[in-house]
Amino acid sequence: MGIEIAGIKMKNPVMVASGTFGFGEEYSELYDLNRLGAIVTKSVTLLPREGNPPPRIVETPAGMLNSIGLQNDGLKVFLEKHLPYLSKFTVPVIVNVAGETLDEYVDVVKALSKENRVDGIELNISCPNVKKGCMAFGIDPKLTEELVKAAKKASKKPIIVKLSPNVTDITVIAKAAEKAGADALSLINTIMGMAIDIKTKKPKLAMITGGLSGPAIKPIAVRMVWQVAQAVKVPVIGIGGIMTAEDAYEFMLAGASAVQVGTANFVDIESPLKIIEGLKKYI
Ligand code: RRO
Repeated sequence: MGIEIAGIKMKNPVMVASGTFGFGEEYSELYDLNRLGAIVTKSVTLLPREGNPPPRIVETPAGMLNSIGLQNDGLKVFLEKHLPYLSKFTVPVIVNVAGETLDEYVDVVKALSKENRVDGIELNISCPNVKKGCMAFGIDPKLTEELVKAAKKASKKPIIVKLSPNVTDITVIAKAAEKAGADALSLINTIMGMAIDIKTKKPKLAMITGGLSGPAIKPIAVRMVWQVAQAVKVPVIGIGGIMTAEDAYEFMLAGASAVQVGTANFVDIESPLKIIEGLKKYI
């Protein structure tokens, strides 16, 4: 079950996806984190962010919409509190990084690259819920290339680039990231959606739109993984509505070397463990 992806050795190919697992602390009371392939943290930005006003989560048919807005404690608290906590475990730690500007990304990447306990960086160029930066980089091949180049220059850690599905042709962005030196690609982030309460006639999310995740997006994610896996040589990490081992295996058949489990964590806390067990039969 062991794999090496972007130079990161993992016990198995099942990671937990950014934003669905915090920094591991709450989940560590429920099971042994070392059983996971890797932990991908919630996005870290240079400064703390409060995120968007509530309501910011809505359940939808076969999925959910979120509009968290990059809420996190910022780099300083990550380095002083969350990373030391994660250091109690041996599971690889991949830190998801987001920002409004190229300089902000570079500052965070530089600081993280000095930390032994950071095994890799997932560059988030695909958050759909903020007005500035983030997804603005991931929907433009030129900006993607510039940002990934700058991140690679700032760090020796493996850089995984997390792609947005909110584009016409995801292979264009994938190739731009690869050209700039990305060590691996992860996809997909959430798809922009919207829901209206027909009783109040008002949007269900305070910010009106949000990112759709869960089984509803799985066929789109499988299609995009399949397209990207053919377009690039670097490893692809599949994400999007994986609930079972069979879903994970489907992504692998589409060309993914590993997978991330996100929304399933909110349905069944132990789903990543069940997926790891179930995958043994197929691998
Ligand atoms: O925080 C969020 O609202 C968020 C992020 Br950073 C992301 O990358 N994807 C998403 O669906 N929500």
